[in-house]
Amino acid sequence: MYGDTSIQKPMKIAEPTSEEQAKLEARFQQMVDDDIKIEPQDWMPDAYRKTLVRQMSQHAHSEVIGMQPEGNWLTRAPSLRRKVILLAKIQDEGGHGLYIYSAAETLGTSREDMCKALRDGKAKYSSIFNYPALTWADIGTIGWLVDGAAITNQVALSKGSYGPYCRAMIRICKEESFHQRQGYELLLSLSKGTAEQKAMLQDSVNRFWWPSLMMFGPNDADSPHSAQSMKWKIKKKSNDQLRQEFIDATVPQAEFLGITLPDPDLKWNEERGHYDYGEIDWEEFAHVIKGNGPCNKQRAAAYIKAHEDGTWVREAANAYAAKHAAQAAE
Ligand code: BYC
Repeated sequence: MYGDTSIQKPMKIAEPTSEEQAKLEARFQQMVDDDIKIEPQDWMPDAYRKTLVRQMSQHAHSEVIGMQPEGNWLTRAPSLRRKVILLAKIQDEGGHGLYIYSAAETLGTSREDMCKALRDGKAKYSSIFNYPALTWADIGTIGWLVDGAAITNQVALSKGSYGPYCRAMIRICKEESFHQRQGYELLLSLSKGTAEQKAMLQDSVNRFWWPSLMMFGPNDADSPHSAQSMKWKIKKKSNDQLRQEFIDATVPQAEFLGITLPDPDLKWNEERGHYDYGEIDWEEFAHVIKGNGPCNKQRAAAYIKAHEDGTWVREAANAYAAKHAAQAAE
């Protein structure tokens, strides 16, 4: 029935003995080590399934909640061209959420359960979407920095071990690349504009730079899930590796825009072949992921309201589906 997204849980079979369990685990890890993708019908450790559901559902929720800051500017886009681009981008993000929910459902969870966890405040989404889009420049900065950080992470995720997640990532990365470029192109226009437009651009980057670096998660030493997720190749690169990759790619782009990144410690380190950067404010990060960021409450309320406003659509669709099912049974 439409709207009933519950799916069959995997069939229960006899519990393996501890010897069988060890063999299954060794075989599973060998597949991972040999870069053979794990598919839904393959045996996998419960903790691997659980980790994937946690990460993939959070990822899908990020795509969906991520539509809110941008949606705030749809009615105020400065031209028809910019409005059409922004509308298409936001629709893409909703689509990304759906691909990832579908990929997560192959692990035996349901989209309805995942979305309910988000409505009940039990599931996380990326910290970045708890910051407001205050000016039109923020729309460009979100594309450039937020989508840019997301792609850096997602390219690595697309080479991971779980087939359905990786395949979803391939298409998402293609679309995110376009998002990143449209953001940069928007900022390039502002960088060539009036003094006021240049100031708006700089202010936006000042606000989004550090939260974008937080998207990669805690430092490796403080990341509880990293070691196991890297062993399982759910994560192919660590939080700090990806953060460094993003910074190295982004600094030259900032120079080309003629802006300053708000980090006095940011400088090229010849010996390391990377940019050094300052300490991230981990207290702020913890504050945001605990639900106390600038927009956490607003984001949750808008998400719940959209669900409630859609009740009549789900009821009508279910009534229509039931009518047709009854007619077919006659
Ligand atoms: N925000 O052990 P760690 C987009 C949590 S949307 C919030 O390193 P893990 C877009 C983490 O969940 C795409 N929470 O964890 C859309 C864990 O808590 P739990 C955004 C965070 O999972 C619209 C704890 O901290 N991308 O592009 O190994 C418009 C310890 O962390 C964050 C994704 O969602 C955070 N930033 O690694 C524009 C990426 N960081 O679960 C653009 C998918 C950490 O134990 N996710 N936490 O309660 C991942 O790749 C990984 O989950 C992470 C964290 C790298 C984020």
